[in-house]
Amino acid sequence: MSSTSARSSSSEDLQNLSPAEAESHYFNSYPPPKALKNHEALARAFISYHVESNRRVVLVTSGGTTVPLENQTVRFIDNFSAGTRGATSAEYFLQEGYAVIFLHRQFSLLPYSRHYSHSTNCFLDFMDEEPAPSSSSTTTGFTSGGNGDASDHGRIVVRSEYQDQMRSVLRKYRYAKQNNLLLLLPFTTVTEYLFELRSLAKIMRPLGPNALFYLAAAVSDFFIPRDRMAEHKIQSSEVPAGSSSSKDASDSSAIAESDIYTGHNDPQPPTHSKKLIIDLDPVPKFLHRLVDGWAPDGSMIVSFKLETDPSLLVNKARTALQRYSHHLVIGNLLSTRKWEVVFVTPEPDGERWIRVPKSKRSKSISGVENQVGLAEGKRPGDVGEEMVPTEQQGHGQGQGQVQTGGTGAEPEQGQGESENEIEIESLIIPELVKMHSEMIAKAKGEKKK
Ligand code: 9Z3
Repeated sequence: MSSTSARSSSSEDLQNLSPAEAESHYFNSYPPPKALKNHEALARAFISYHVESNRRVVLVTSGGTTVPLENQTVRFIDNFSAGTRGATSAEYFLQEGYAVIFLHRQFSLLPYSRHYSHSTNCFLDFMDEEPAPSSSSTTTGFTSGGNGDASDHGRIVVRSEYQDQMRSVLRKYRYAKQNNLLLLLPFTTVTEYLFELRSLAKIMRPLGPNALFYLAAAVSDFFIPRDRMAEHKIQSSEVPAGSSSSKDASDSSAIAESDIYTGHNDPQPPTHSKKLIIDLDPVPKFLHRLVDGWAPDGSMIVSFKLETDPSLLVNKARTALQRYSHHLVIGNLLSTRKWEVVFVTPEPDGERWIRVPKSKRSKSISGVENQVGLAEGKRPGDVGEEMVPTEQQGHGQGQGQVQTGGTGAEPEQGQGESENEIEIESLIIPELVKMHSEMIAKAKGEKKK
């Protein structure tokens, strides 16, 4: 690692770079991700296929990004995002006729399979084994894997209570696949994410106004620049003198047990142990470059702003919109993100809340229902009572859609969810589609002039 003074002067220098200079500095510091060439080829084919049929294409980014602490990465910093927003939104975009490029954190939730994946919706809980056919009956179709007697093997089936739901999800999934409407591209680190975003945006240029960017991934704000990153696993205790570090990494017997710092219960770290202090730089903000350089002319760009403090949300969303001059910031609070979001647009009164009515809200272990409405009522310096929304309050256009059943989209229910629940993405996406249609119409009008 370089010294602190060298570090601070270099990060100051970086702050003075123009967005284009910052871009080349960042991207020239890293080798491109190994999968990038392949992803670019897939994206090119996908885009030209949909340009041909004049279909709209949305790039949905989803899930968290990691920040490695070592170049040969053993440890990394991560965030909470499972990719629910992105995966759910992708389904509603497909339902609206869009083709979707789903740029997602590897192993995070995916459109459609999200209903049957991870620990909350483990696919095995949806399955059953039918009673075994009697030993005299034929075993055709009751596969034994080809070895021995299958007479005690029942057929594996979807449990009867999940048949309708799974049929509906399966049909939509197969439709998307068969019609080449969904391209899944994974990333892991924040750098991989940024490389992919830049490439995809440029490849999307032939789409013009038919392109939409929906940036729901939870992108790390801080990282370790490559020139300060340790190559090998950071050691938690002194490497004994006289041995090579790589050999000693596996030779912990050379260190007395009492010298190893084991955690927070130790009154004082023993002298040989090392405290790990992580010194992170801000990740360069590339939304500027997306808006002004990479993205197709006339395309629509939607970013998300996540906060935990209700008093900050709307102002921070507005600041982001003003800074990057794109089209929409969707603000959400960590604790209420499944039930409410705010659309912040450039118009003077451009703040619109979309809420799922109380009776239709999904259960959420991490959510805090009594915080719904707080970010609408509160600004720094505001005084007065906290707003407690009722079903009639502040739903904007969203409420109408809830009452009429929206676009006919029956949100899919995962295991244990009530039939009555709706997903907030079923309200967000139709609103965005309307805004995108208006932008496309305007772009066409301007072209005619
Ligand atoms: C969001 O705000 C998403 O809605 C969530 C979705 C990450 C909260 P889940 O995956 O969560 O459904 O559990 N995404 C964007 C967050 C973000 O990193 N925004 C940046 C910022 O706030 C700007 S691009 O500065």
